Amino acid sequence: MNQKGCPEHKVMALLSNAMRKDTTYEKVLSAMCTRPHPVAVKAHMQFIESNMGDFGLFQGTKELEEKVIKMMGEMLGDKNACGYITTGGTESNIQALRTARNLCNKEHPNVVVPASAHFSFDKIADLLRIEIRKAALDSEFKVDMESAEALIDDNTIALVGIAGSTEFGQIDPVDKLAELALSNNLFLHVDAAFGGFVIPFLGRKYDFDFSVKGVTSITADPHKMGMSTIPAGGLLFREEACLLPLEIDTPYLTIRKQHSLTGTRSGGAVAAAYAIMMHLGMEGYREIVGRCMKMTCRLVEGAKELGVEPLIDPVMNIVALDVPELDEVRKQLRAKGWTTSITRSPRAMRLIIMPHLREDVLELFISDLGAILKKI
Ligand code: 0PR
Repeated sequence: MNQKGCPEHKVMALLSNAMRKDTTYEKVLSAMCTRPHPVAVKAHMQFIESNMGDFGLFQGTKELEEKVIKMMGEMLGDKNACGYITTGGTESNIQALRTARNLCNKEHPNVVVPASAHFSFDKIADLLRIEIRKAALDSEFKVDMESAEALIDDNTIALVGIAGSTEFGQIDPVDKLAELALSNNLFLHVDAAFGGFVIPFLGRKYDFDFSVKGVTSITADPHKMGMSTIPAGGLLFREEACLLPLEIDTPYLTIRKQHSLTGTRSGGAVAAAYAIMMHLGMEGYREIVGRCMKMTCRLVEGAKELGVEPLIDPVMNIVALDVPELDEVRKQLRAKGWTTSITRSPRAMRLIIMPHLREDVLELFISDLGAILKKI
């Protein structure tokens, strides 16, 4: 740090220089985050001073958080669900499995997750000293139930299902996982970090949330398809008792106990999630998801016209395309400003159709992809 401070306009110029190196979302097809809605940004700014780590000081923000959790509970099949706004899917997944671990008293606990699980579960293995067992996927990239069942033993404490897998946007058979969980007396966590704000707004009904008996906890993130600001994840439990194993005494705060993983926690993100859910309502989200799905269908149609097939018919706004010469095509797309991603197994081009994508920009992508494939 310099001894002498720098005038504001110079600091702002430094920031602008840094920002120029950041990618704007326009041609980003690899992100699960998007430009937050202006209403969420406004709310975040208004509550910028609020710290949910000591919510006794910020009772108003705390009330907003309770309202967000209630709205999310209603959206996810249980209006009485409890929980809190986390920093994102990673914290929600960690905390859900920390609860599961603390509720069981096993020396060598293990958790069965689908092979499609997000890498946050590998962090969990390391942090919580839980063995993460990966069940095989079926031909549609859903968890294979026989494989999941075969991995359960006396030390299994939980099963995990994914509703909106990171790479394929696929939904595991949560109803079947719930049967398995109930018959083995296991905790069932559903990672709907992405799908939580998508599936309720698709035209078709999927069994993935608290409406399925046996689902214990759900991750669903306002900062992904919820259009809220970062950092806003959601962790919901069906039973209040599930929060107890997370509680820590906080004797010198205005509150007695804390159950979040982080101490200091953004009240701005809580206000933003509240504001955007109130502003959009179910109808607003339905419209946003509907538009993303329409563009997703158009992308698949455009790809097929180029002779490129999707690995599965997209369930939500995530597409995996079986593109030939994948690395070279992605490199050439990158040179034209496009950011794409990959799936691991099989390797394919992974594209996420977020609300920041415009219809005309999508057409440009399809035509750029076509031109590159023609030359290859
Ligand atoms: N669970 C699932 C199913 C996810 O897809 C993700 C993140 C998480 C948990 C973890 O969530 P947090 O990142 O909020 O902790 N999926 C994306 C990924 O890691 C997140 C992402 C977001 C990636 C923005 C890129 C990006 O630009 O691939």
